[in-house]
This record gives sequence, structure tokens and C-alpha cells, in this order.
Amino acid sequence: MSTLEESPITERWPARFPDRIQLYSLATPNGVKVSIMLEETGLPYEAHRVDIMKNESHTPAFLSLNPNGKIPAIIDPHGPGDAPLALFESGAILQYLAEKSGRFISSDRAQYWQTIQ
Ligand SMILES: N[C@@H](CCC(=O)N[C@@H](CS)C(=O)NCC(=O)O)C(=O)O
Repeated sequence: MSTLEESPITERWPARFPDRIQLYSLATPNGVKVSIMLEETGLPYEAHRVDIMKNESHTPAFLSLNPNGKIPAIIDPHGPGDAPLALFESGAILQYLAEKSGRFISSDRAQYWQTIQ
């Protein structure tokens, strides 16, 4: 992904705050994991509601972000190297946000793997 603005997902879910992490989700068990993590870390984000009951996660715009058609997904406009990073799978997103914020994950390798577990 080159820029957030160029991503097809912004056609359906425009970013009002393109400098913030963009969250595409709904209040489901997998969805709330990421919302809770964003709140707890205090990372600035903007939430977009993806209505899976209306199959919005299977539209071309959403599938451009997650070809599996499932929420949650994020775009961090300031990912590694300050380049935009798109991510799906709640576990991967939680791990990414933990490392980005330096919260909820230890640099001690044994504790790190216990957390991943
Ligand atoms: N392994 C995925 C599972 C995601 C998942 O199952 N998401 C559900 C909601 S909790 C979903 O988007 N369902 C809509 C669909 O499959 O069409 C994760 O942890 O993110």
C-alpha cells in the first residue's frame, strides 16, 4: 500500500483523521479485542463500522484490505519505516499494537512467548 488515500477502502469508509490508525470493525468477539487494545494503549485511532450482517466485509472495498472478508482489520498510516501498514487477523493486530506502543508485551523472551501464547 502506497498511501491510505489511495486504498480502495477509503471510498466506502473515508478517513476524517488520516494521520490516525484506521480501524475497520464491529462489536463482535474478535472486533472488540482490537478496540480494547487501542483504548488501553491510548494510540490515536479512527473507527469505521463494517456491518458484517449486511455483508459489507465481502464488498470489493473491504476485500482489498482483507481478502478473507473478515473484521477486524487496520491500516496504520505510520507503520514500520513510517510507511502505511495494512493488517488483518486480530492476534496479529494485537501483537503489532503491543509492539508499537511498548505496552502489554515484555522484552524478556520467555514472558514474550507466554504473552503470544
Ligand atoms: N481469525 C480471525 C477471525 C475473524 C472473524 O471470524 N471475524 C468475524 C466476526 S467476529 C467476521 O468478520 N465474520 C464475517 C464473515 O465471515 O463474513 C481473527 O481473529 O481476526
